Amino acid sequence: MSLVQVLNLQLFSDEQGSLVALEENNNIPFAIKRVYYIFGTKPGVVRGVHAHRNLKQVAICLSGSCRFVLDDGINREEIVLDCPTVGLIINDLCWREMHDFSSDCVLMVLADQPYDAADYIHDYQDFLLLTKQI
Ligand code: T46
Repeated sequence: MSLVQVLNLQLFSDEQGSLVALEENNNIPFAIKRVYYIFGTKPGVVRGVHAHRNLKQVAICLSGSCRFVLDDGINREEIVLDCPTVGLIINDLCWREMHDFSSDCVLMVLADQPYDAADYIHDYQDFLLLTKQI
């Protein structure tokens, strides 16, 4: 199965403009425990560069664009997020990096767990050990 899995979110457009609705356990495939958003990212900055032991997320680029790299220890795939109706599913034990943020990028992330600094895997070799790739 492809590492890059996306949700195509229904868009409600009319003469007033556009709306997308997100519902836990409905078009978002988990109960939402946390929402955060990333914006004002400086040129050339790379964010992420880690994995999580137990965290499922959906990332939606509300404005602008950025490029995600996902890596399961065997395969590495990329996707440019540039549309507020596309949600990128990021599963646990998946290395993620975010590159090429446009100056107007607003990246919103929905998560199935509260913030836990101990859940991060920052070292790529540790990640490979955990995914049993070395
Ligand atoms: C991920 C990618 C897509 C908090 O206090 N609470 C939070 O919920 C988050 C996400 C972060 N923080 C603090 C921890 C750091 O001091 O905010 C600071 C920046 O977090 P971090 O360096 O983890 O941010 P990114 O952009 O590297 O990664 C984030 C998420 O942390 C991560 O889970 O998958 O976005």
